[in-house]
Amino acid sequence: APAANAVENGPAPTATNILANGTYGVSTTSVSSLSASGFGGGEIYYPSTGSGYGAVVFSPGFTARASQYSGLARRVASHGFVVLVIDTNSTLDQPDSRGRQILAGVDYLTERSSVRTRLDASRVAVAGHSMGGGGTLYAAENGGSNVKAAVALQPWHTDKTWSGIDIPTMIIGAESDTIAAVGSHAERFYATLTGAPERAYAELDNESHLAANTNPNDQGAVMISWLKRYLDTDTRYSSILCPLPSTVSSQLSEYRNTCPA
Ligand code: 9J3
Ligand code: ZN
Repeated sequence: APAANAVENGPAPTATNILANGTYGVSTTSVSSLSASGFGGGEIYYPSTGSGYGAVVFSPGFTARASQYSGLARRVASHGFVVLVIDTNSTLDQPDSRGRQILAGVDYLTERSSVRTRLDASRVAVAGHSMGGGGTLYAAENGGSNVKAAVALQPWHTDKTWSGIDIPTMIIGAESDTIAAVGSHAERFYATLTGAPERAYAELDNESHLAANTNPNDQGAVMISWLKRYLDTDTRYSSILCPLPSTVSSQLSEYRNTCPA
């Protein structure tokens, strides 16, 4: 039975459908830099119909723009989430600044955006890539009760200690990443998440630093399952995260977590 307040959007997960885009049609709306406050604008991806969706605010990596994450954002939205991919004030902003901009994006998305009535402001997650993944850790540690879950993709940060994070947090590393090498970034961050009620580390077999941009299916499967389980409290996804089906685990070089989910 679902947990209290659980939301079940879309069909039950299977070993194959979690690797694909979901069932919701996706609409988009742009956020101009003039209407944004505390971040640089961006793009919102959301299910074309319905309301009560969980929300995700995502930061790009160093030098990257929101448009470079369209595949991943559409994938997440198609499973029943409202996704704001921000542009940062400067593409050269450092991780903590990206984290503050993610939190400004949370305020904008939930309070001012044109889709605010389609989402549940009590179910907001933070996410991002590379320096935006480092910013995700900052936002998870500093976002207070507004932030319920986090997913950091190929994260990069000079701060290696994240024991202050107290929300469910997933780290996704890429095995062949030479920019944010997992041994000095993703794996080290995961090891310090001792305050998180649940945590997971997934390492994408053979993938590079640009996995968040190329949007491989295994990355989508674990990220979406994490958001479903810990943002929507959709316990149908417990069986996907713990243990992973072989369709997903066969595409990972490592998977560690705090099962049972
Ligand atoms: O956001 C990123 O891709 C961070 C990796 C990087 O270029 O760090 C070197 C300063
Ligand atoms: Zn490893």
